[in-house]
Parts: sequence; structure tokens; C-alpha cells
Amino acid sequence: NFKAGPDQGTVLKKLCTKEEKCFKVLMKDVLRPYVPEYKGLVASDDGECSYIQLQDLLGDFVSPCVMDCKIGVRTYLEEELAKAKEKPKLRKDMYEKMCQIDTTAPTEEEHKLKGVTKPRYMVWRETISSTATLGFRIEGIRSADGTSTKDFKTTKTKDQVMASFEKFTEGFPHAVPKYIQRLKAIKATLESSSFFNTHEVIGSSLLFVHDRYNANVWLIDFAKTIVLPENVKITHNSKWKVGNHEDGYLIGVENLIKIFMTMLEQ
Ligand code: 4IP
Ligand code: ADP
Ligand code: MN
Repeated sequence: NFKAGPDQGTVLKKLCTKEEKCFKVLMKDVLRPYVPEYKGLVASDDGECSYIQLQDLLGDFVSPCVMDCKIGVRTYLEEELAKAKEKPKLRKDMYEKMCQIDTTAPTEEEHKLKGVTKPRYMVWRETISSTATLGFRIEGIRSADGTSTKDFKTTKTKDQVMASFEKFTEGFPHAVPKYIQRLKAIKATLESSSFFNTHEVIGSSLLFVHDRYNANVWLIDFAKTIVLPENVKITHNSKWKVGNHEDGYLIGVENLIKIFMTMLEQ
């Protein structure tokens, strides 16, 4: 999905029109210092598809350690829920991903059909991980040696999450206070951002990057971030109910700050 960009220090991501719109707005928002710089569209060699060119967030690091945390209490769009209600499409791949983790998770009916709907799978993923309770989940971690793991699907409790953060920052004690400082700045900036106040931020991540010298956090992945309807305001801080558009983004940021701060105390 990603490749090196034509310019030094950039990466290319497959174009998603919604995401490109977000980056354009973000370049003029107070959040600009907290997202990768957007450098415009690039066509592929065969002209078949386009990419967005973004600042490579790993560019200034030496053997970086990287962690992707997906933020929010909900990971699918309300329109995906509506679609599934109207025309339930069974996903065999999602049924199989579900069975791989827990063969008892699908209902008798779902076992018979060998399929589940997308929201059913997404909600299940939210509840077996920390998404539903803490408003974020670890998606993946890459260590300094370049090895990476996505084995966090059932990392759910505060203690389990903290143990993963401890392992991630082991040998890099300077990273923890830097992460806390940056997360606090992100939280304060989100609260004053007109982008954040007018968007529902779904499936977006915070990318944590550190090496021997430095540590930083950025907001990434706006493929499922959409403008709120004209007359709808959300708090980003309350529970989601069908139709209220809440994403729980700030619940996640606050819990991340709390967990990293608890690590400092210990
Ligand atoms: C994936 O589930 C992720 O939630 C993807 O989100 C999502 O893509 C996939 O939906 C879903 O199958 P697992 O992580 O459990 O494999 P992301 O792209 O943020 O990783 P969307 O398009 O919803 O973001 P499908 O419909 O693309 O399979
Ligand atoms: P997708 O929509 O395919 O999930 P993301 O935007 O979430 O794509 O990016 C996937 C991964 O690529 C992230 O977890 C991160 O490791 C890496 N990545 C994303 N954006 C950048 C960037 N600007 N610079 C460096 N790495 C990035
Ligand atoms: Mn993503």
C-alpha cells in the first residue's frame, strides 16, 4: 500500500479521495504540525492510479521503533452499518479471521452460513481488543531490528496494553516523557482545531516513533474521516449510539496519556 516517494524523505500512499480532502484541509489547520506534510498528488507510471505524496515520518530517525495505535471507540462508518442493514452481505474472509482467533465467537447461524457482516466483525474486533473500553487499540509494532508484529488482536486490558508499551519502549527511557508531552499537545490542539470540530474521525491512527535520540507522535490515516453533517456537533468524548456520530477519539487520547503516565510512576 505504501512505497518510497519520488522526492527524498517522502512516501506514496494509494489515493483515496476522502483522505486527500482531509490532508488539504489539515495543511491549513492548527493540527498541521501533528500530521505528515501533504505534498500533493502523484500519478503511477502506467497512469492507471494516483498516489498522495506524504512526508516520511521515519525520515529523521535511525533504526526507528514504530507503533500504530488505532484511535476511537468505533472503527466502521455509520454508512457501513446502514448498508449492512439494508443488504446484509456476508463476508467469508471476516468469518474466517474470526474463527482463527476464537472458533466459538460466531453464532450457530454464522457457522452455518460461514459468513458474518462487516459491522458484526468490526464490533467483535472492538470488544476483544481495548477499542471498546479504552478508545484505542494497538495495531502493530515494529522494533529497532526491523521485525514487526500485529499480534495484538486480544490485547484488551490496561495492564496488557501497558505491558506492550513497556516492551515497545524498553531500552529507550527518554521516549516515555516525550510521548506524554506530545500527546498532551495533541489533545490541546485537537480541542481548538476546526478540522477536528467538524469531522468524525474513524479508523485513524496515532503513529509513535522513537529511536536512541528522539521520540514523536503523529496523526495518520484519514481514509475514513468524514465531514459531520451541517447541524451535528460531537464531543469526541462520549459513547457512540447509532446516529450520534460520536467517535470517542478523545477517550483514546486521554487513556493513552494516563497509561504512559502510569508507566513513569512505576
Ligand atoms: C480490517 O480488519 C481492518 O479493520 C481494516 O481497517 C478494514 O478496512 C478492513 O475492512 C478489515 O477487514 P483486521 O484488522 O481485523 O484485518 P484498516 O484499513 O484501518 O486496517 P477499512 O476499509 O474498513 O479501513 P475491509 O472491508 O477492507 O476488509
Ligand atoms: P492504511 O489506510 O492502509 O491502513 P495507513 O495510513 O494507516 O494506511 O498507514 C499504514 C502504515 O504505514 C502505518 O501503520 C505506518 O507504519 C506507515 N505510515 C503511514 N503513513 C506514514 C508516513 N507518512 N511516513 C511513514 N510511515 C507511514
Ligand atoms: Mn489504517
